[in-house]
Amino acid sequence: MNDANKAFSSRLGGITGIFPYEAEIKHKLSDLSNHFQDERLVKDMLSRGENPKIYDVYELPQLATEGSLNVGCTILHSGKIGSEYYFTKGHFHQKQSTSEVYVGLEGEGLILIQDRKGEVACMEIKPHIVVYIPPNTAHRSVNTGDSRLVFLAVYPSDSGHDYESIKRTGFAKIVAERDGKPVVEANPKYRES
Ligand code: M6P
Ligand code: ZN
Repeated sequence: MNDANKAFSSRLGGITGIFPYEAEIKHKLSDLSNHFQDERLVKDMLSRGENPKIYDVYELPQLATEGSLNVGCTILHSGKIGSEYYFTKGHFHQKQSTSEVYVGLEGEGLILIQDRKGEVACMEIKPHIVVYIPPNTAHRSVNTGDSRLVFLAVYPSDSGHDYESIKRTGFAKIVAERDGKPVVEANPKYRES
């Protein structure tokens, strides 16, 4: 495999969105069980043995040292839990000064970017769109289309993922299908910090 101390390139496209890659991280519904609105439905699905794949992340080799960059390709499958579209868990960075860039490759979706006060910016993520995620914001991607959403993420290797802070409050917005269309709504379960 490639060595992050040396130059290398990978090809975009194909089943894994990027190839070759170093690591594959898979997320099923059971990994996101307390994140969707309809917790009862999730419980019922899991107890019936229904545990759909929600998203996979393919990472290029990384050094985890200050000054280097991580590159990952996320494949967020199409689907809903009740009326809520599939999404990524979402996280702040442990190192709060670090930002991130997403580049849309396939499909269509939205990204929710929430600051520490709970203010949410929501923008499209799809091919030909680059999204800048500023420091100290939590970010979650949502697949609002009927095919997979694929995007590339580039962020400092020493950013770290802080999942706990956003899990405590939840995102202030949710994205649900209403009359066949995606609608961004206030999250009734949002807990202000
Ligand atoms: C992008 C990047 C990764 C992140 C992934 C999935 O590829 O932001 O750092 O891990 O999306 O998002 P999450 O970790 O919130 O589940
Ligand atoms: Zn991030």
